[in-house]
Amino acid sequence: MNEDKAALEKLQGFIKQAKKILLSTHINPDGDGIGSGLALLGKLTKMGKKVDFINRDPLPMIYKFLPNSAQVKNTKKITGKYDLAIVLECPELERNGGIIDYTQQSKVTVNLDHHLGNTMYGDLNIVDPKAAAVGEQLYRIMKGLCWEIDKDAATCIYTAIVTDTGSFRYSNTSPETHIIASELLRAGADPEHISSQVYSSTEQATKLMYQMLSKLKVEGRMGYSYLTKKMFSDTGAIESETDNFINSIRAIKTVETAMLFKETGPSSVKVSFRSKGTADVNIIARGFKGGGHKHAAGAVIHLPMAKAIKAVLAQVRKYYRLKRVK
Ligand SMILES: [Mn+2]
Repeated sequence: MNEDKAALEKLQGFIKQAKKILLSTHINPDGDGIGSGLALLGKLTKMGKKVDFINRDPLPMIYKFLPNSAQVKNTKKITGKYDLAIVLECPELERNGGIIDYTQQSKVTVNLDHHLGNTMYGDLNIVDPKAAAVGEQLYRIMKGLCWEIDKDAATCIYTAIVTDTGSFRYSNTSPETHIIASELLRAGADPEHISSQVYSSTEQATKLMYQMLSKLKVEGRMGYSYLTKKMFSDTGAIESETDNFINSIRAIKTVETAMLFKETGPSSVKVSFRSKGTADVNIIARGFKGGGHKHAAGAVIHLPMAKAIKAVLAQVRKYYRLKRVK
């Protein structure tokens, strides 16, 4: 269901009934999940609701400038009960990291997402794969419900949209994305301040980026590199600082499919895919039980690094062979 009248009325009813509300986004939260969650937190708190915004993983440092960010908590297990839970940016509940049993601990669950292949696990599913970001959906929802978009909400939603569109550079950027962004600027979002925070780096992260680039390989239209646990400990960088790293591989003119492999355990590697043009990395990621969008996807491979890279490259080569036949 999209943000149509029936969905908005249902959502409004759920919010009206609820005293205690949980907001939560996916593991390794990004700007869209955090920005959208904080925009909601601000508005719902002003309505007199008791709101918790809890994720499995900590808030990345670059989002600490956002209003109310100090209220974002992280835990492996939530013990409380809620009248309403709003799950942001999770195409399936597993992406939420298993921090809560929604069937037992929440009376009603709303699934607010823009990923393809969403499993529609909510009591209300507001899913729009055409939206550039959940932030874009949330903007329309707030407008539809006649909620005032104040400076704080505008800052949070603008951050959600800027990060999910790569500063309006990715193919998900639509004319409507720009119209919404313009409304958010009118409402007080400061683009210069937001970009300088979101795209800020640390010395540790820059050193890790150097290590990653030193391992870069380009083969045909594929470009890839990797990050090991040792590279993290040698530089002192942390995982959440590496969210934009893959974009420097994707930026190479001849690269259509960029991959970044991150070692998460002795036999566990997280691979991120970014593509441009006609390359559909969602298809490739699905082959490894992952997923995402056409131009941004990911998967977890239960193999040591060298084997994981080999397995994924074989699939991407196969994808290109099949594509050529078509
Ligand atoms: Mn998103």
